[in-house]
Amino acid sequence: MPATSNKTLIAVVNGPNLNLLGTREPEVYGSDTLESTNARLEEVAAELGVGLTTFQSNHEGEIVDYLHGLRQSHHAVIVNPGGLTHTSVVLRDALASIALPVWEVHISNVHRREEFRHRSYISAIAEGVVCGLGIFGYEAALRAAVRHLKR
Ligand code: DHK
Repeated sequence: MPATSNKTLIAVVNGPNLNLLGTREPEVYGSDTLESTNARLEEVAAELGVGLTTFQSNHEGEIVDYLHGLRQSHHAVIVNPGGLTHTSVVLRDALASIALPVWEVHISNVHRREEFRHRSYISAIAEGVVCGLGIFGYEAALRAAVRHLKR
């Protein structure tokens, strides 16, 4: 494990527009806010005995900088890259560069939506991909990440 801390530490990273969860297209993304989603994840992390850090940005470069900073401190990344999923070689390279296991989450079932959402630049470097489970997808990814790290 690359991280220096004894406690398992997992980062949950949300990309552009996910700050608007709860009000943004609720028929697609549901009515839970990012704040309540992160609060639920904190509960699950406490139950599983791991630490959690959460981050959201609408700016690709800020996300890249944040990811670079995780290298020495964290053990895994759960990421919903929002629209960057379908466009960003930069984000894929950043995730590959930090050499931490990645779980990719999409709230909606991207495969049932527009064709441009069917391609992900991230999936090929992810340990796991969760989509279409609503915000429960983040919890599913967190549980999967912890199980993977404890193997
Ligand atoms: C979130 C977004 O912002 C979209 O750009 C993706 C993803 C889907 C989600 O389902 O969480 O296409």
